Amino acid sequence: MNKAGVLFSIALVLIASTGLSGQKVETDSKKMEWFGDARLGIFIHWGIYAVNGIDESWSFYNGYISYPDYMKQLDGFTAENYDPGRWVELIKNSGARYAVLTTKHHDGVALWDSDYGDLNVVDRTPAGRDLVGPFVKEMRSEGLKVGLYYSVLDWSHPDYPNFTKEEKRYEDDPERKARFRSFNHGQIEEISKKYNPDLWWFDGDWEQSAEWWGAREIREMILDNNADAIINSRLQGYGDYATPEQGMPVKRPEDEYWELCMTMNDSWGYQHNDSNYKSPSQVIKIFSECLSMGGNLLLDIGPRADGSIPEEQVEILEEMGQWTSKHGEAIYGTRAGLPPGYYYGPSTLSADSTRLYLFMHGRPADGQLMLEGVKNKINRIYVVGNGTKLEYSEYLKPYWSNHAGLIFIDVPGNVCDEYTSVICLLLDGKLELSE
Ligand code: H79
Repeated sequence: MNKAGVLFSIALVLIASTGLSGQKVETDSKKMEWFGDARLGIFIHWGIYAVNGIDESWSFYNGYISYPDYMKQLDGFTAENYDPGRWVELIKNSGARYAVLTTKHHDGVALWDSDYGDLNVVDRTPAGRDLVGPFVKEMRSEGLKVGLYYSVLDWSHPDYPNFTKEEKRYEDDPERKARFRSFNHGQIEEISKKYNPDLWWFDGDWEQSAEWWGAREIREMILDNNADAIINSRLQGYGDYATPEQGMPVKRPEDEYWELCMTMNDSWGYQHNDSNYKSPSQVIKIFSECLSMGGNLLLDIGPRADGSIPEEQVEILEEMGQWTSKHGEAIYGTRAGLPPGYYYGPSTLSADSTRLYLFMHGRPADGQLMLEGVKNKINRIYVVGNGTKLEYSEYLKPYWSNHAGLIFIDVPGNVCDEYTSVICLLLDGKLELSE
């Protein structure tokens, strides 16, 4: 190979190894299928922070409460009304196809009976039992995919370098670092062997490098045990999909697989003082945006310390359930919809590209929707979950032009959903667009 060829190859290897989104590994697209089709997941932040109702881990890290006072919450974590069957029923009825439970947040308190250290709910709280296993079992028996959240950073561990924003344990100490790594890898292996999650939701990777965490080794260990396990992006480049947090992408992300994680109010865990809940209508609008841009929504709930789920959160899950069950064909297994400019609202496309779903928030003031640039002959237009056939007219389509016409769809108010309505266009073939 000549010099230019060698340089070109090096450049290719560099691009392939880092990837535009910082991904350092190849993702097997076959294993991602269920995730791409699932569209809605429920995030569950459950930990001792629900006792006082304060920020998970960050409250002591940022100095809003002392570490000893934060840890006093261990004594109030009872889980006495924990009913994983009820949790899973709510999750399933919401239309979610997977859920992600926090097994350990940055505070280091494990929700299972870990053999590594004693900072876990079995040894240190009145709950006194493994809380992860029963949830995993119920999820599997309902045919839902199991995701487990694990914070790689652990601000409680005596051998982890960072403690709070102000206080570090050490800068550089290979021996302590090695001890932490064997603890950390040990816990991950434990979760993998005990619960074999379908999806790993790591968090906290930003504090150290891939090399420091042993991220490659973690990925290998997980995939050795389950080649189909999916890993989120928070493993310093060793994950499979992107995880924007509390930030709605405006443009369609470049990553093929992504998931927006979002709180219902402004808190991940239970906070009795936070009543700033999004309405079901707002959540459905946000969910529609995710669908339209080819992403999933991971919608968070925060159970109380006793394991009960607050009424406001139950209501949002139930309203989501009504809407998702009515509009399932426009949600599950669909792909990102039209590029910007064709229709002023979210849209999705069936996997075979022959059905176009237009989402409509509210009712059009003049009773009509406008759609541009769709070249296909339209076989039928109907209201999803209602079935009413809709009339439409086409303009700007002279006989000599190959350019798509402009379509106006008549949408009578009485076919509209209480939240977002969906209109399906049954196309005569795969979607074809004009520029
Ligand atoms: O578990 C929930 C949160 O507790 C946790 N992830 C969700 C799912 C989380 N909160 N914040 N973050 C993750 C990211 C935090 C980033 C920041 Fe920073 C830490 C902003 C400021 C300090 C990263 C590190 C950016 C600057 C330094």
